[in-house]
Amino acid sequence: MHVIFANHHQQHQPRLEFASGQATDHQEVPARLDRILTALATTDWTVNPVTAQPPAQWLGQIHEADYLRYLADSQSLPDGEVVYPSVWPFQANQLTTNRFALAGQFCFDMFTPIDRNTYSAAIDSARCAWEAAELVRQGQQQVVYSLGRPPGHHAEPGKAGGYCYLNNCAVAAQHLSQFGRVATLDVDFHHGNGTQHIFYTRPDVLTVSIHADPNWKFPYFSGAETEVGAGRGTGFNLNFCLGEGTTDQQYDQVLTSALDRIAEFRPDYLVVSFGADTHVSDPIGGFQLSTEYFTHMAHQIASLELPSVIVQEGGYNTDKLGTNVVAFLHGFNT
Ligand code: OKP
Ligand code: ZN
Repeated sequence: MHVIFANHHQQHQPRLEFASGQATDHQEVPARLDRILTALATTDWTVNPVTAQPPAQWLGQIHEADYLRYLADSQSLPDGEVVYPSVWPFQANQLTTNRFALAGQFCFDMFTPIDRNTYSAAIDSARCAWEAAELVRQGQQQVVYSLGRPPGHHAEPGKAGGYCYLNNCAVAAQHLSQFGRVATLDVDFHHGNGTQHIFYTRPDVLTVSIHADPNWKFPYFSGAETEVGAGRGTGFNLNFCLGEGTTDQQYDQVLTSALDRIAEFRPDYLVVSFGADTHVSDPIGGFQLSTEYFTHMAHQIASLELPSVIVQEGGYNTDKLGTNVVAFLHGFNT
């Protein structure tokens, strides 16, 4: 196994998230990545910090220019200032330059704060995914794990949300799509709304996501099984919704269906969004998957025998995260 990790994530330390007017400690903490690195150090895998400098347009093909400019501008926020949205757009054609308003234009929830350090961390995380994809494209590695934070699969073309700012999975998939057919498989607990929407009208990138029913859990507004793609992309998005308490056995049945569809698509490359928040112990999840099942899940995915990028998404039990990630990655090596 080959690992690329982000080493400039520490300064991205969101402190609070807000739900229903209540502040709680933010779940997406630097210790997540540190714990995974500590667990990786017990293996004999190659673990390297990100070094790649992606070409121009690597983000412009995924995200809208005004959103990217907004994120880049956030680097000049005063030290200590943290931006949360308070007002959201209520009609499509009202243009504003007011920064208080832009906070709501470019972010869809109150879980995804921005301060002067957020942008560089998000860039580093996305660079990991790009470099992992590039190594796989070059054929140097069959499987590369991209270890970055913040995660990416909720980031929309023009909006942050769900702890995500830049869509790391989409960066990897877009890069690989210039060289062949790409399938994405999202096995994070939450639906990968951003990844779905970025490729929604494209028949050359199949997007598949297995997740908590959005009528039960975040991101609520997308992820239904009726969402199948649009235009030329119709039939190239596939969602599987699962309920509270989903077991290893129940998950595995659905995974088999997802993998069947991917095999039928005959991709040249696979990008996996992996979240350990499906684990029974996760503080914000609600499935009952075991650590042993993560190995089996990865083994099933690896049976596709596709050059693959694995992108780290969620997983919020920091005590279990390292073990769970290593368990998952082991499934690719056996
Ligand atoms: C990001 B990823 C807690 C609500 C938190 C946001 C979840 C973001 C998950 N009161 N909802 O998909 O792991
Ligand atoms: Zn998640």
